[in-house]
Amino acid sequence: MPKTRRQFLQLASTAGIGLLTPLGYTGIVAADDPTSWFRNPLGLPPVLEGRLHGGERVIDLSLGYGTSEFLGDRPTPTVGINGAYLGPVLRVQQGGNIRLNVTNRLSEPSTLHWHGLNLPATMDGGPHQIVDPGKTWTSAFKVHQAASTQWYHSHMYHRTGIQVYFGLAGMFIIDDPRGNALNLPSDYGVDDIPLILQDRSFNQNGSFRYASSMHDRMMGMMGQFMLVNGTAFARFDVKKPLTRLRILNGSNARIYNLEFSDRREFLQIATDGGLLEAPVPMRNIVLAPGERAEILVGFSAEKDVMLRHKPLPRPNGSGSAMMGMMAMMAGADQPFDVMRFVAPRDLSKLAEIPVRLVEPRNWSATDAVRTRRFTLNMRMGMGMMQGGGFGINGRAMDLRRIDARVPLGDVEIWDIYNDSPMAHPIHIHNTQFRILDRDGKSPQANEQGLKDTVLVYSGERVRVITQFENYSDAAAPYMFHCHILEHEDAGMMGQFVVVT
Ligand SMILES: [Cu+2]
Repeated sequence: MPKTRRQFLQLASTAGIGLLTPLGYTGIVAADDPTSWFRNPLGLPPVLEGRLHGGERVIDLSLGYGTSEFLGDRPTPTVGINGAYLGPVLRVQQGGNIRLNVTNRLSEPSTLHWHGLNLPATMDGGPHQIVDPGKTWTSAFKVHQAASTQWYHSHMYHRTGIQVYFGLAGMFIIDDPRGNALNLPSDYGVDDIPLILQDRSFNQNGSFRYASSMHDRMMGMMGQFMLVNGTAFARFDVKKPLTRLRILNGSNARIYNLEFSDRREFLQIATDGGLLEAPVPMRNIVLAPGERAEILVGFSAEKDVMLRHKPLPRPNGSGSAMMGMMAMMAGADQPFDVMRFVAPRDLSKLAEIPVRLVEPRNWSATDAVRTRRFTLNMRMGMGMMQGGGFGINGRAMDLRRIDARVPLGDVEIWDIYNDSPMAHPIHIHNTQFRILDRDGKSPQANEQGLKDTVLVYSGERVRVITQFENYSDAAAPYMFHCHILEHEDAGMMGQFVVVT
């Protein structure tokens, strides 16, 4: 059955009047003939390595307004970093010292947070490192992490959702000698491709439509068009038979379950924190907001293939009938195409793939000196209808309250229980952790690497183990929070300090 007009109308009816609906195509819903739609060359963010000055890599970033043409003749007002929408790919070396100068040319305060990085709390770019309009904030630190795909984005409390939605985000790639020696595809834009996945809704005049309804605030903002690196209906012309995709879920709220339209196998080689021990064969991958995955995909000559989303068994991880209904209204249970890959006729033979990658950092449960318990809350009933009740351990975020004091260097287990009817991706700043177990069971092979964001399903208990290293500061906190940005903005966030 064609999943086109009728289902889209159901979605549109919940999303208000004045929504842009291109005729014949149904936004995120799978098209009958995707090849006729997916024609726009995939945009590639420029790479910024900064200039060497006094032993540091200096990177200048400027937040400003722009106009983007996602849908042809209907310009969209956007914000970006050194450009109209999104920012450059920052590319740095492990062990290097970097200095990021962030100038805010917007008319409202903002921040830039370096997601996934181990750094001093005052350099983190969280809600306490506000950059006022016209001002420049400098973040300088040493890059400790191994080769990995990180990212950066606004973390302005109560405004994170809208600022990221309008474009304040970018990818942050770290290289190291170990990663370079593996002979993985690493020619940026040729066989090493960033894919920043975002879903967006548009008004008739081309402007973004951002969370205006109670529904958007509860489920998180989900859009009806897929943008990949800011390109709608993206097409990538494959250049090499083995291609590495660095996939970032940069969406506000949508959880993707990605697969190729021919169900081909691919290899996951990295998680949030970098390379896995060995490539993991996969046919689909779940990525929640904030999570990254690097995958290797083999392409053969003259084959067209779509990357698509297939609904999860529990739409958006919903644990109740009501949330399931809301997820359906948000389109979380709809399949749709994300982008298209077109392979040329003269593609050469597949390259060799390393069998072993790296030995990522690990801890065993017996190393832990304590366990901290966190319960994720959404108040049901009237409180929920009013858009309130988001919290951790029964309390909403308070910028003046420290929720946890972690001794520097201690190995800790964070035991996260989701006592709410929907799934929440939980992100911990300043560290990369390991998932110990999900409801007592070891995580899947592709989740057995370093992570900084973990999806916790409704009713699930996830234990992660980690160690906070290198920096302590009793006064300046780091954040831990749900990465559904509307939940974070509504208070599903807490603060911890690392102390000596
Ligand atoms: Cu959440």
